[in-house]
Amino acid sequence: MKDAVKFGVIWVILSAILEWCVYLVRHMFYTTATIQAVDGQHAADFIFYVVTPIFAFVVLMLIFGFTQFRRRRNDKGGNSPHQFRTNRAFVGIWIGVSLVVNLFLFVHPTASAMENYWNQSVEYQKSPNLLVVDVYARQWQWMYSYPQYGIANAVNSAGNGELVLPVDRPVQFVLRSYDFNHYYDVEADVIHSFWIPAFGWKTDVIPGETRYEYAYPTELGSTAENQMFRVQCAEVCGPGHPYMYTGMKVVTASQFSAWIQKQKKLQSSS
Ligand SMILES: [Cu+2]
Repeated sequence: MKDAVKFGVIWVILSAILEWCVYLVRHMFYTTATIQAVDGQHAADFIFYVVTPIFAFVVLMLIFGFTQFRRRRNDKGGNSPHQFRTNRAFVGIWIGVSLVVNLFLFVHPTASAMENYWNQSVEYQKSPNLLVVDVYARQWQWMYSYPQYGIANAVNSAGNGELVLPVDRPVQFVLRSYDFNHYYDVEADVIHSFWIPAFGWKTDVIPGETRYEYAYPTELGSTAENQMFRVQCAEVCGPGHPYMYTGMKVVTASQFSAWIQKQKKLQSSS
């Protein structure tokens, strides 16, 4: 009983210290530039807070076993505590708590966040302000078209594909894997994955399928300043896979319309 109380006290203190550490470092490794990314961040935070005491419990059990119940230097045997193969109450509680924690995390934040994301995408589709970007993936290139502005294959000054988005405006990405250079079947490409780290999601892009992804950028940024702002293929798609990325920018509304005008000029001159 004394051991159990001692264990309980150390567990509570250790859990509190670790929770504090999680609180301190939880936002150090991510850039969250959209509403969706922030929601994902909150889901990850919540799971970390719930699992931290469980992690502390398991690690402490190990340490406690090694240090408290080891054989002492002058122990000739015969002094060991009562040995038992199993503790049915403990096993029962352990399985019960595990089930409850897992089911709970499935409902919240997993299912609740997905429902939230779904509701956001329905709301964005109704918005007259929705920006549509057609994204084509092929081995090994990303291409961006803006059908609402009559811009096909937007490029930067170096002639490379570039994604430019206005801040505070919902975006619908229409994702296709498609090879316009393939002479008998343009759908003969492979699976890619559209990933913008700062946007908090990624989606597989499948030949023959059209998929949709939604974002609401809330922060300005560019690849030049922060590598979390980039489009990166996240599905191994051949030898060019690691290089299948493009730069991107989230800019103000006026910068965006200036960029659109520049792209229109480029299109008419080519
Ligand atoms: Cu790829």
